[in-house]
Amino acid sequence: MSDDYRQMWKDLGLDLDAHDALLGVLGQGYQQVFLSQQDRPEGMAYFDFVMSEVHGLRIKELLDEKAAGRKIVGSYCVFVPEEIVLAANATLVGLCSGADFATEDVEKLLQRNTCALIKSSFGFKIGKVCPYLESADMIVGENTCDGKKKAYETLGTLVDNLYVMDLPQVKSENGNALLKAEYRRFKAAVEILTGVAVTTESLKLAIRTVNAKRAAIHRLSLLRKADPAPISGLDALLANQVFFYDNPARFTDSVNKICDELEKPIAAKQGVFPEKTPRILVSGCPQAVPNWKLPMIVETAGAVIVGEESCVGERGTRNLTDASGQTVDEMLDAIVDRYFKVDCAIFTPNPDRLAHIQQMVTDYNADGVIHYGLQFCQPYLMESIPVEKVLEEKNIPCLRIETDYSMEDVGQLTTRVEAFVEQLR
Ligand code: BJ8
Repeated sequence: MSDDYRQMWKDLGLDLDAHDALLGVLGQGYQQVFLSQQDRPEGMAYFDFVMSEVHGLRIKELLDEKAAGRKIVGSYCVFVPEEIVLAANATLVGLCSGADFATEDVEKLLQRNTCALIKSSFGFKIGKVCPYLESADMIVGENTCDGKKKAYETLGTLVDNLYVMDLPQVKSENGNALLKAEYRRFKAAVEILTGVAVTTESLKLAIRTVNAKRAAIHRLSLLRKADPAPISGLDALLANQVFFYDNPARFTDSVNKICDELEKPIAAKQGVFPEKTPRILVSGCPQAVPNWKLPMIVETAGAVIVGEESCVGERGTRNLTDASGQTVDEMLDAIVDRYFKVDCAIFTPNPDRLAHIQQMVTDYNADGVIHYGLQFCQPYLMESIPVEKVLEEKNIPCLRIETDYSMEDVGQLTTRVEAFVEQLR
């Protein structure tokens, strides 16, 4: 990354030394995990470039947008509707992070047994190493799991632009009404932030833009049905992660280009892993950049990941929004309908997720499921038990993993994953 960005980072208030250290580790990890893979699709060069510039060029683009009068909205959850943000002339960026940072300081604010995802987000704020967070004009928190809910109360003391969205926990009429009311309240808040009213035209265009981005990633997912697998799980996860940072139209084009490229090897029965390689579906907590630990272990153990039942994956991107509404109100209702289907484990009961996991096993010809739970994440760890049970009933092997962002358990995880992969052969 160019040194020209140092002044930009300084102006954003980053701690340059700490940020240098973070980028050093990120670059090294990327080299080891991604660039060492064989026969990657040529189209992945785009994602390599995005990652090499993730704190550089993309931040500069966002700051240029701000200079031109656009606002930046940061989010920690796939329930924050990008359609509304875009329609009000703002850009949405993901703020979740996948690496431990400033943990000692974080544990002065949050109890130790908080999940790594929440701690990491705090660490990036306290350690002053996240240019996305520092560029955001509005930071949206959401009342999902208890950890996040309570953590946002504390985050509100660290930032002056936190907006908290209430979210239902039950898929009931009342729950639907709450989401409707909250999305309208959010629309009003974003309109105040940008000074731009959402119109029928702008909302329709925004829905189409986000639909196109989701459709492209669906297309990539469907290509992963092929055996031999045309793309590694690591590379597919990376595309799903970049979904949260990149310019939407450019992202859509780049993913579609990879899909075009993959059609040839699929037709020729060529892939990045040999045919009959054990195929794994990963299900559970989101894996934010640079959390590549589990897929690295799985694919080094001789299996291939063929799908992610995760918010950084199919849970977050499936289902398009109906863009046929004739008024802002009709389209807002369509947006609510689309998001209300997201089957996060914070919902109770949550039978849709169990059904979706089984559906994905069938759709992607998976031989087994690894349930990925972050330590101290009650919703997903609790739900991993019914997930395992329902899969066992269908004779689908399932391995439940509970981990964090540290590398301390890599040896132990590798042993368990290798044994699981052997069982699938
Ligand atoms: S819609 S999954 S992005 S809330 S890992 S912080 S659940 S204790 S991230 Fe999520 Fe929205 Fe749901 Fe998706 Fe809590 Fe668990 Fe931590 Fe988590």
